[in-house]
Amino acid sequence: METAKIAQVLDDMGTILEVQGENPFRCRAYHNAAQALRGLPGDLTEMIADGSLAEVPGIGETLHAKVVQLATTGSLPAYEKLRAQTPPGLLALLRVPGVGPKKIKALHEALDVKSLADLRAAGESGRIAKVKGFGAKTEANILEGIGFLETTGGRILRHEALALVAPILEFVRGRPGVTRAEACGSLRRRAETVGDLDVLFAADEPGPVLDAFVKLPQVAKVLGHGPTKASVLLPGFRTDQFVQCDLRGVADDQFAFALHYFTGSKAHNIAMRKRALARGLSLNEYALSAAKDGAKGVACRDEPELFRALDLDYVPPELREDAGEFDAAESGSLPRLIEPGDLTGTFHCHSDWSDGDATLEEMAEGARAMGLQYLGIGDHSRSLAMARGLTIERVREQWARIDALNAGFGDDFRLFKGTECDILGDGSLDFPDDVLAGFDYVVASVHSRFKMSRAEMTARIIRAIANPHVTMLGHATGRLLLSRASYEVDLDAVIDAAAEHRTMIEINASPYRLDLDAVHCRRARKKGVTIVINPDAHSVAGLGDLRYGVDVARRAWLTKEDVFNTAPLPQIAERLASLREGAR
Ligand code: DGT
Ligand code: CA
Ligand code: CA
Ligand code: ZN
Repeated sequence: METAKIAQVLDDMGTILEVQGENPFRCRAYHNAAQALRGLPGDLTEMIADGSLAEVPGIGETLHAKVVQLATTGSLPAYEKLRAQTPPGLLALLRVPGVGPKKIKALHEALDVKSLADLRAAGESGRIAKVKGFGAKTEANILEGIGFLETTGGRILRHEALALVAPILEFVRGRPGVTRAEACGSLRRRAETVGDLDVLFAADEPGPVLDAFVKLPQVAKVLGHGPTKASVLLPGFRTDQFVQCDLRGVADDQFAFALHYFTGSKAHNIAMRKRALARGLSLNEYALSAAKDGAKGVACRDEPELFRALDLDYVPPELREDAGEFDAAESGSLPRLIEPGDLTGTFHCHSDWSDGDATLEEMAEGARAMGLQYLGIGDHSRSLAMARGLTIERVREQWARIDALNAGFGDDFRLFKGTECDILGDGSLDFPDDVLAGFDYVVASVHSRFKMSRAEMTARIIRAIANPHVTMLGHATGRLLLSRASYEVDLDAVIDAAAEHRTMIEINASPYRLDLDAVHCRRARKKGVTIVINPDAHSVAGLGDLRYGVDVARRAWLTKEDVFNTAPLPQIAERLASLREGAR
């Protein structure tokens, strides 16, 4: 079991014990051990093997044994037992603001509250107020907390977060006395989705900026407003959805530290702080100061100076997940991350021949206007009637049309003939081999029968990957962010098959998909799979989504060289032709 999962198990155990009324010191021990695991200086398996885990402060003898058991067997009977004693909805109550384990215990005992629905019903019927130690005010707070959770509990997509934060940044930067301002948090790390917005600014006097901020017309509710920080709700993108935005002001000489701290991730911050301590320094959101008397703090004007003070190269925000960035930054081996300008063209775009909005000419023109040298048209295949999939007849007509357009383009631009070919239920493709052989490239995607077993789905996709006509796998998991989970599939097996058959895997750059995700993308690249960034554009504007695919690639540590569509047109044409040749 992974270290992070083990830490979560220990946290859950501590919480369940609290709800059960166990001695607080015993409960605390679980949370402390979880925290210690998250900040482990080395690899857990190695530390178990060489005995050094036993020396880690915060993990006592009994918990040490539990950690070893979880790490080696992946399960723990004591945990299973605790879970079995706990109603499934009970831990979810912890997400209600103002409700902790003690309150849960009391309400569970007095009113048999087992879930959010129970909690709400108890509150609405006035029963919470009558429980000893609660009262009408607490009841009202709990009800408000439930409402809050329901409307703000949802995360938002990256492009939505960018749209919300842009006017706020502009506003803050324009305030008198503000020297700098940045969006931090998961947004700055280019995460796929964002829980809340964290905005930081530097000014000698933050007060007036915060006062003006809470009065912005888009602010739906002020959650808090102090001398250095204000929290508000902004209207989100779904019915009754609100997004929290925290604005913090610091002095300009604190900005680098605060920017780093509020950018996170939390795991990265913990490792960074530990690194500072190892150098006799103490790092927090305001300063890098001396941990001991007699030592000297370090002033840092910006983040690169902060990293340098800890003997590290500058770590870009998208790599700050405590996933190897410290070793790489220490040894000068951080990747030079791909940038949007590195893309020379793209594949997997739809035109009005299937379910796109724009004509082939318009798509080509849009791509050229973005400075791209080529565009791959990948309209849907015949089975996907809903998306006006092309029949073989129509495919041949489209080829002729593309040939005609290419004849008019000169050497500096080209449309490639492609298809987003359905992977049928049995893993065969929606066009026969002789038709597939006529395309410049083939994207193979799953669009139907999502409910297969994991084994069936894995075999289905691998069969498509193994087809020599398939150039790249489209949206590998079928997920729609925040609305549809991935189908069941063994992605590691899919990645291995792609490596074996030299089939590329796309990063589908649509901000609703971002599929493959960064973690698997990084893994795929390590296994030698070539990655291609495709916008799955259904309009000219959709081509702009490429930037979100680049964000994923950066979080996956990819350089320009790791991504297929960064080579100049002549090389791309050559690569595609030789792949075609190999398939015949
Ligand atoms: P989100 O909002 O869920 O998409 O994710 P973040 O990463 O933006 O998280 P958020 O908004 O809770 O906090 C922003 C940053 O502040 C986070 O990335 C790291 C830092 N931070 C927050 N809480 C803690 C903490 O307890 N310890 C440490 N070391 N850092 C924290
Ligand atoms: Ca955040
Ligand atoms: Ca926050
Ligand atoms: Zn598709």
